[in-house]
Amino acid sequence: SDVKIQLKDFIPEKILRNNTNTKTVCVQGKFISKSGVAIVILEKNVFKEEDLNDKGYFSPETVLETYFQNDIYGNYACFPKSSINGVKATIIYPASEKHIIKYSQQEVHIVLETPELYEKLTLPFIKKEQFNLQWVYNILDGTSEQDRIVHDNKCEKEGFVLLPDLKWDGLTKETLYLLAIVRQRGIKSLRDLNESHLPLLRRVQEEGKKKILEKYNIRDSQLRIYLHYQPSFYHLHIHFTYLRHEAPGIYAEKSHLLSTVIDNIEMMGNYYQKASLPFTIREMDNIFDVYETNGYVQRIKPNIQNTELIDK
Ligand code: M7G
Repeated sequence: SDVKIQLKDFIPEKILRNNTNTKTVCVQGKFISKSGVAIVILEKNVFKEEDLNDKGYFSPETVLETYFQNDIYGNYACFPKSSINGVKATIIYPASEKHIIKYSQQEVHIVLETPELYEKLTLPFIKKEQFNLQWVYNILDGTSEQDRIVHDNKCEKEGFVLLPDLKWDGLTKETLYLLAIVRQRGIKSLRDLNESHLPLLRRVQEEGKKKILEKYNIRDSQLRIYLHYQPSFYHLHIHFTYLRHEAPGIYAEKSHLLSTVIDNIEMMGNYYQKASLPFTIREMDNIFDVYETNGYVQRIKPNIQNTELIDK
């Protein structure tokens, strides 16, 4: 039987990333008496507007400790009651080298991927090395996260599952983040999409919007619906986030709005097989080596040079 994972058993070894804007820290370590690497991601919770009252932050249970008081200005450490003062924890165990790289801070570059470069460099790389998709199949096959599913269209060709993303607690409207995972297997990414996928894409867009309005009372005019390129997971999925929420990964260099994708394909069926698509790669990614070896990108800080500098 499964032993419950507890953070008191976690031995931190290395801080992979510490983002003071998102107030998220990624720590690599081990669990006592377990082999294998673990990654723990801690994120300070956002403020829920429903907690801004006498039951929440302004309740008698909130403790203020004065840092200083100067004229009309006061500065305090504030300790709200524990039920609203939580930290969201995500644990990846056992974590692979690829996970460690994904959660590490590092130099980022943009490469412009022509269709030729996709065929020559990216595709062989994806085929050789990519994240395991087991978690996706567990959702589609009904073995994981079933109680979290918001919408399930079982059609094999145009069906999809809509559910809260790993990054979302599924409750806090302010940070709404859902994922639509298509049932069809074998569509790796945006690159594979053509006119034959239009009915599927339109269905995801329409049904996704409708369900989110019904369940969370957020209108489609307040939703950001998009795909990532490159994705981390090469099974087609579409991100739905609340427009007000600056969700991680909504950058211009990574996100493609679903409405634009549909529009482009409507105008030109093989648009995404013809287009040059920019994407970001980080220096620790193995695909970086592929593009570097072929002369398409240059490392900012070669690791070797760094050691040389220290030696001198
Ligand atoms: P992506 O565009 O492939 O990569 O999106 P990204 O991680 O660089 O954005 C994959 C999405 O799937 C991300 O938003 C993840 O947070 C989410 N995700 C990853 N896993 C392993 C899970 C999972 O097990 N369950 C759920 N619900 N979402 C996941």
